Amino acid sequence: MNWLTGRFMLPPQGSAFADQVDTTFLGIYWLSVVLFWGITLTTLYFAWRYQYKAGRVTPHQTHNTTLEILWSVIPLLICVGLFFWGLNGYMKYAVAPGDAMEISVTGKQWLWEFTYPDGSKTINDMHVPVNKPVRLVMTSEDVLHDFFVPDMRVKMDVIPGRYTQVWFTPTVLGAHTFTCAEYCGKDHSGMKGIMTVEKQEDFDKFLATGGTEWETYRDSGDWAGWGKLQYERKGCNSCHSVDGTSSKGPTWKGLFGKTETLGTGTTLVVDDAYLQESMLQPNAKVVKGFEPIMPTFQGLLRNHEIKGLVAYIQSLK
Ligand code: HEC
Ligand SMILES: [Cu+2]
Repeated sequence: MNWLTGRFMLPPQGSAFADQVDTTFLGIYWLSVVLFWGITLTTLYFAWRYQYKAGRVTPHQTHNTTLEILWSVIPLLICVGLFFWGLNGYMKYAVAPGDAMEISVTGKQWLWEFTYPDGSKTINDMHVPVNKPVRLVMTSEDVLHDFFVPDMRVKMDVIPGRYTQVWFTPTVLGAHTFTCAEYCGKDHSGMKGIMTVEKQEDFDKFLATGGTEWETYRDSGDWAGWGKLQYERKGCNSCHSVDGTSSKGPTWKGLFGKTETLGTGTTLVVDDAYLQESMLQPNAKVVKGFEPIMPTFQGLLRNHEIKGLVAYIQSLK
C-alpha cells in the first residue's frame, strides 16, 4: 500500500488538488502515529525501568539546559514546518482561477439547489465538465449546512446571509457523492446527491436537455422511467411516497384519475393539467389536510421532465 501519497483509508482522489490534500493529511497522520507510540512506549519503559526498588536513591537534578532547548526547539520547528506546509496548500486553493466556471449552490432544509451559468437549475444532482476549474458560490436559505464532496476533497460551510466559496478541478469522469456535513435538522441525512463529472460535450448537452440519460429514455420511449428519475433527482421523494403512505405531501399512488378534495372544500378529478399546475404553482390548489409547503418548481423542471413526471404518476396505479 502506498501509504504516504496514496489513498490509504481515504476516498478516491477526484480532483487536481486531492493529492496534495492527502499528502498533507497523511503526513500529519503518520507524524502523530510516530509521536503517539514514541511517547507511550517511552513512558511505559521508564515506568518499568525506574520503578520503586527498596534502597534505590534518586539523584538530585535541577535542570538540563541542552535537553530543554532540544525539546523546545524541535517541536517548534515541526509546528512551523506544518504551518507553512498547510499554508502553501491553503493559499493555492483559496482563490479560484479567473476562468473557473461558476455554479451557485443553495442549501436549504433539506436539499441542494445548483444554478449554472446559463440559468439552468438542478436539485441534488450536479454536473461538471472534466478538467475544468469550477467555483462554487454557496449560501443557505435557512440554517447552517456544509457542502462536502469527499472525492474532490471539497468541504465548506454554507451559511445563511453570507456567501462562501470553494473551487476545484475535477479530473475523474463518473459519479461522485456529495452530502451535507453539518447537522441541520430532522432530514439532514437526506441532503445528499451525485456529482457527475462528464466530458465538455456531455455537459453542454446536459445544460440544454438534461443530458445523455435523457436521450436514452427518449429513444426507448420510457417516459415513466424518465419521470421516476426526476422524482428521485428533483427531491420529490422527500415529500411524496409512491407506495400509498402519506408523508409531508400526498402519496402519488393511485393519484391520477382520482377525485381530489382541496382545502377549500371543492373537488376535482386529477388530470395532466392539474398535475402540471401542482408542480409549477403548488399553492394554487392545496390538497385538503396538507400544508402549502411545496416549493414551486417553475424554472426547475424542463417540459420533458414534467411530461416524464406526469407519465410516472399515471403509472402508479
Ligand atoms: C417540501 C415538500 C414537497 C416537495 C419537495 C414536493 N412536494 Fe409536491 N406537494 C407537497 C405538499 C405538502 C402537497 C399538498 C399541498 C398542495 O397541494 O400544495 C403537494 C402536492 C403535490 C401534487 C398534487 C398532489 C395531489 O394529491 O393532488 C403534485 C402533483 C405534486 N405535489 C408534485 C410534486 C413534484 C413533481 C415534486 C418534485 C419535482 C414535488 N411535488 C415536490 C410537498 C412537496
Ligand atoms: Cu444540511
